Amino acid sequence: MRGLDVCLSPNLIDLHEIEGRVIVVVDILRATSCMTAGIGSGITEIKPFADLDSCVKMKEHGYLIAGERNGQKVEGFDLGNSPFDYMDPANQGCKIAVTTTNGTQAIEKSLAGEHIIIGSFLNISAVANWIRKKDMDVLIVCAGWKGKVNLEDSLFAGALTDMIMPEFSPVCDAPLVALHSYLGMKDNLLEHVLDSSHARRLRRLNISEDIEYCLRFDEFTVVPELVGGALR
Ligand code: 3SL
Repeated sequence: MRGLDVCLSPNLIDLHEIEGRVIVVVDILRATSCMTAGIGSGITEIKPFADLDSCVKMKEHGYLIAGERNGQKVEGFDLGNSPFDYMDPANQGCKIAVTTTNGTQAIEKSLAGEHIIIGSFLNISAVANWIRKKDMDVLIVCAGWKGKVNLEDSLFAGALTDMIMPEFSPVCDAPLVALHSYLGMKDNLLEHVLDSSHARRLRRLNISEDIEYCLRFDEFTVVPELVGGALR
């Protein structure tokens, strides 16, 4: 049986096997939700960068630049980190270069994976189907917040575990921690996530509709995969 693993924070990544695996990177609030919504709405490619300077340089190559630090749009950037920016009809057909506080860092730490795909509640069933078809072990990498575990990414890991568990066996207890957290909270997911540290941070910045949107299941059927440095 294939193995399923969950890395609850990028700071724990050295404890997990990456090579030869499908890596599902998740940052529910909001980086991977934006990536899903963007590719699902017609953005042609999204290039993730861990640092601001590399992202800014993509402007001269015809990319829109998107960026957030501590929840706020980076000054001078074209877009912030809202799924509604990525779904804006004015941006469809464009290429985006993006850097975020945690999500793009988690992608960078996952680069040794065989396949790196983007997971969010917005495409969770499509992700489950995608990984069912690959004969490979899976590692879900939660972006967390600055090295700490967060609730919303762990809940996604639990929800995905719930969907695929019969065909996979957990390689450590992290998938079980995530699964049972999800099962205990799934009937009131929004209420629980609103109480999380990052949702409270976003609400202080008057960003509330993004939180509700990022918790919707299966708005899209796309599964963005990182190939040659770009998500498509
Ligand atoms: O940390 C990240 O990658 C972001 O998704 C955080 S925020 O929701 O845009 O503040």
